[in-house]
Amino acid sequence: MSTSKQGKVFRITTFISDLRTNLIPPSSSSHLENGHRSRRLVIVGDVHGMKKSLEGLLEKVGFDKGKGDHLILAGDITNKGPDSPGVVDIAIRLGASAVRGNHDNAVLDAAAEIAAKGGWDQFKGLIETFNAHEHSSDNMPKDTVPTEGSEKTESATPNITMRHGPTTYRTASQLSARQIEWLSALPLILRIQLPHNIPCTLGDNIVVAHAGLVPGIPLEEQDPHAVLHMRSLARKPGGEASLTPEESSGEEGWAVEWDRWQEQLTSRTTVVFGHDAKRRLQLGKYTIGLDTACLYGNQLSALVISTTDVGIEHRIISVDCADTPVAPKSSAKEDDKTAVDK
Ligand SMILES: [Mn+2]
Repeated sequence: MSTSKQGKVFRITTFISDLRTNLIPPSSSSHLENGHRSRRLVIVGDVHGMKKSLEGLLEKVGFDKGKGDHLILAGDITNKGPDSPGVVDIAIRLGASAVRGNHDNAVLDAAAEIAAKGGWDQFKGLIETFNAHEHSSDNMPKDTVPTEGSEKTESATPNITMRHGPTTYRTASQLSARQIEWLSALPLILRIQLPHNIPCTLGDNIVVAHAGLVPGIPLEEQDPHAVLHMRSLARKPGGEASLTPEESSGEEGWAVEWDRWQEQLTSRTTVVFGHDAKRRLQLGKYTIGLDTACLYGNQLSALVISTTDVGIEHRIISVDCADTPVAPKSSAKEDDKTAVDK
């Protein structure tokens, strides 16, 4: 199952990254100079450019890089919200780790397209022409404009196809070269090996992936498109073994199947993910879903992992959205209908 489905995944520089050992909570709390408040992992769900909410969450967590706290972003760091450059700047300043989300992927793709077409000033004109045309014809598909030979021949129709929604292009244009470079270097999967000689209900490893993973398939062989987009699993009729990742919500999330699979293993892996704002906080046995729909005005959430006297502990800390939210249906739909970033 290594063939990528529909939808392009922007050039991947690192598929799987391993978190540096010196950032992982230690095997004993006596190694900590300041009790359990030091050297924590703080994994945050879909920020989407909601900078004030991220700042508020870090404040509530008491995040302190000086004490060894390490920030990890679970993807969809950028796009749709008010300040994607600001959020990327926070991540860079704090030396955060992160994985790529489908929206980050779309922003990277859009940035490359803008650069290839002569920069934002030129590209902006293209978008404006496209939008003006789109609004004047309701019968058109949302993300394509007919080329020559279409039955609707309109002389004003520009011969272009928009791969993304206007919001995605705008976000791409707002990011600096350095911010784009940081975003493009993010892995699709971040692996965290937990200390083994200490009690921990999360298993031996944590894996951070934006949307999800298919049970039974090695990390190296996961489909990149599915890692960025999946929400559920479909079971092929008659085939217990074959689970197909689906973007649709389905009756139950993929995480239910992952939990079942982990129960059968001796070495277990907890997946921390985002992407599923509809299901909000998901607390499975070996799956933790952190997209609590901050973008839509709900909450931004962090999984905080730390070493205490009794073992590796984890808890969820959330804050109410502190930014101007995006309307769940209208504008979300507009951007979600594009070819690459749905
Ligand atoms: Mn997403």
